[in-house]
Amino acid sequence: MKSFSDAADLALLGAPPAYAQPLHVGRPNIGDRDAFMRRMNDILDRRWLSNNGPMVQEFERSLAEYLGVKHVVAMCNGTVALEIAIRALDLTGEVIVPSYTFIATAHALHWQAITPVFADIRSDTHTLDPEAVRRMITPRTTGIIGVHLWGRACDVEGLQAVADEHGLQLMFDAAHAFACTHKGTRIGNFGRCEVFSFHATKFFNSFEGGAVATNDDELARQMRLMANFGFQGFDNGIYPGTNGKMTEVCAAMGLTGLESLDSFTATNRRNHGHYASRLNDVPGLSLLAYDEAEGNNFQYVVVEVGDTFPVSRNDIIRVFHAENILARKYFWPGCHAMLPYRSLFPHARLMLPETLKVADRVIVLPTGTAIEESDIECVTGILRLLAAPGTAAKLPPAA
Ligand code: T4K
Repeated sequence: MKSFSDAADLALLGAPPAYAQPLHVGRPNIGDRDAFMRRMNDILDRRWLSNNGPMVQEFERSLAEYLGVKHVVAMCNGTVALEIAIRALDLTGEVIVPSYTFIATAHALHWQAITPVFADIRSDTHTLDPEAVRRMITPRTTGIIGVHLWGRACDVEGLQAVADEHGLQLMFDAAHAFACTHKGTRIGNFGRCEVFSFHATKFFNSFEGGAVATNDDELARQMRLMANFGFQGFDNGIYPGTNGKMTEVCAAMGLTGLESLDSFTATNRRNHGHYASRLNDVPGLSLLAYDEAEGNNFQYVVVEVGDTFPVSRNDIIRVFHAENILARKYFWPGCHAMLPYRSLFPHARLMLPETLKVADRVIVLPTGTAIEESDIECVTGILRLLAAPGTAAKLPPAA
């Protein structure tokens, strides 16, 4: 493994890169291959590939049991699951969301001619600030979508209080928060409904996939209808629905992953511990912590680069990418600064000071079962070298 004791060791300064093949953030965790292949054979033998097949039904039952929730509706991905949940809640006009989230949260609204209104986050939690939400409410507001960013629950009670006060619907984008808890209760049980993503890059994946969890019978019924073109029985369309169905192959991957969930989480927890022990004495860097009193999936290793660190966040990314370590700037620059929102709301940034601050200082580092302790040593070795006196001055200016 390449070690980093001097600036001359850096690929940006001419040394060979640490990795010949990229070291990715979001490398999928894969459960027991034999179990998956057995399920694949079952699917092929049955010749039932999609449309609410037995594998999807089993996946939904297993998820509902795991989450302790009445209904789980599995869908083809998290974005379509968000769109269907938004429509089932009859949201219209304006809906308040954070800007500091993956773009899908905002697009799921815009795609349905609903205006996403961006409210600020708290810089200590990275999640919606209920007071900032309150400031963005107008007569057109119909709902709030909280995002449990990095798997850490947002201020559920604070947001619920604002929603109740103003007669708004509250739902959650829980794309990052499968297997996480809030005050001991599994995420999936809060608001009107919560939406998960099981995309390949999530710690628990079904290739592509998503699900909505709810304790509301009528909402679950509506969402099932919407995800299946609005069909109620043969040849009986009763609603202009869409195709949000999960395939049997995806459910097979999900069921297989569920059997390894504890080991995925344990690996992520261990990786997070390795990062913490190698970074906790580096001034100017802070590793995002997870509340040990809660269930966590530890799927994101998030480092904030403070003003006192001698190298800027963007230069750190430049150094990593030269080493073929594809660390990410999630969720820079914030949804408000991407199209179409940047041109629709050119002044949104004025209401988002904490979002701007956080988006400019976050780096997400590789973790998961594809990462070895030696990789963490390499990644943190680079950060420690960049913190050392004299290194920053030797970095070439950005092109
Ligand atoms: N809400 C939130 C808060 C979300 O974070 C997301 C998704 C959603 C909603 C929507 O859920 P889905 O509709 O996706 O189910 C990735 C994922 O595509 C996206 O699912 C995820 N959030 C987001 C945080 O990350 P990108 O644009 O960063 O993807 P990409 O192609 O750059 O891949 C990330 C890294 O993963 C790369 O370094 C390559 C690696 N990778 C990726 C895939 C697909 C692999 O090693 N193997 C793979 O199979 O969005």
